[in-house]
Amino acid sequence: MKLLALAVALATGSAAAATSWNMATPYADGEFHTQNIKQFIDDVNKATDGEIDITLHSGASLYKAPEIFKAVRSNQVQLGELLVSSLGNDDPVFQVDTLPFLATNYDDAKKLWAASKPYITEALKEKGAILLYTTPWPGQNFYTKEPLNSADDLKGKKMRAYNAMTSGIAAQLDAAPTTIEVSDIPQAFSTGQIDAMITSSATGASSQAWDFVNNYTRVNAWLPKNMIFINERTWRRLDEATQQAILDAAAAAEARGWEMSAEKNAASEQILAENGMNVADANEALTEALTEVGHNMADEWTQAAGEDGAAILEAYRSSK
Ligand code: PCA
Repeated sequence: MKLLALAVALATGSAAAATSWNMATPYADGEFHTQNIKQFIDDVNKATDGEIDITLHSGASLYKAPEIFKAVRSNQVQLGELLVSSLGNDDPVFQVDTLPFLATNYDDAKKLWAASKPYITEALKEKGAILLYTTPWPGQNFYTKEPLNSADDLKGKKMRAYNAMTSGIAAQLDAAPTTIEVSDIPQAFSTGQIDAMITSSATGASSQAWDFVNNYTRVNAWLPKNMIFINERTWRRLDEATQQAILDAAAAAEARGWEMSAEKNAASEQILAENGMNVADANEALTEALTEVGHNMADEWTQAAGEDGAAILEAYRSSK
C-alpha cells in the first residue's frame, strides 16, 4: 500500500512539475486573436493532461513586436504571435501576405494561404521556428479625417504604417509613412504624428479611431494574417503524442480564428458606425488608383521574391 501511495505521489508530483512555457504577443487582451490564443492554450493544457502550461504575455508587455521573433528563436519565450509580414525584411516570401488587392475577401485569403503556406512554413523553419497556425485580420481599410474620394486625398498625409508593405503603399500614394505599433495608435493620432491609417475594422474599433478620424473607407486591400509559432528546438524535444496534441489544438484554433475574424469584422464596423464614423465603400476612381498601386507592388515583389514568389502567385491564381 505504501508503495502504491508513493507511486501516486510521484505521479502527482510530476504532473505538478508541468512544462511551463511563455508566449508573447503584441496584441491586447481584448483582441479576438488573443482570445483565440487563450482558448488554444486551454486546449493544449487539457489535451496534455496539464503537462504543458503556457503563460501568455499580451499587449507587448514582455517584448515589443520587433523583438518577439528574436525572443522565440533564442528560446527566451517558447511561443510567439506576429503578423506574417513582419518578417518580410528577412525573407520577401513573408510579404505575400500583404500584397494589396491580391486577395480581398475571406475565400480568396484562404486560397492565398493554401498557396503560400508551404513556403512560409519552410521559411519560418529555416529561421528556427515551427508554424502552428494562422488567423486573418479583417480586410484593411482607410481611416481619414476627411471623406476619401480619390487617391489624391492621401497626398501629403501622415500615414501610419505597420510593415514594409504599408510604408510602400503610403509612399506610392505620396503620403508620408510612419511606423507605429498597434498599441501606440491613439497616442500617435493625438500627438499629430499621424492623420490617417490603413487597418482593419477590429483595430480601428479597439483603438477607438472615432476619437481622431471620422471616415472609414472600405477597400479590403488585403487580409493580413497573424502566425503563431514555437521555438524549433523546444518542438523537436517533444514526444510525438505531445506534438500531435498541440497540432490538433492549433488546427482547431485556425478554423475558429477564421470564423472569429469575419464575425469581428461585422461587429466592429457596427461599433465604428455607432460611434459616429462615416462607413462607406470606396468609389470607382479610388479603387482603380489603388488597384494600380497594387499591381506595381506585386511586380516589385515578384522580382524580390524570385521563383518562390512566382510559384505562389501561380498556385494562387490557378486555384481561383
Ligand atoms: N491590425 C494590425 C495588423 C493588421 C490589423 O488589422 C495593425 O493595425 O497593426
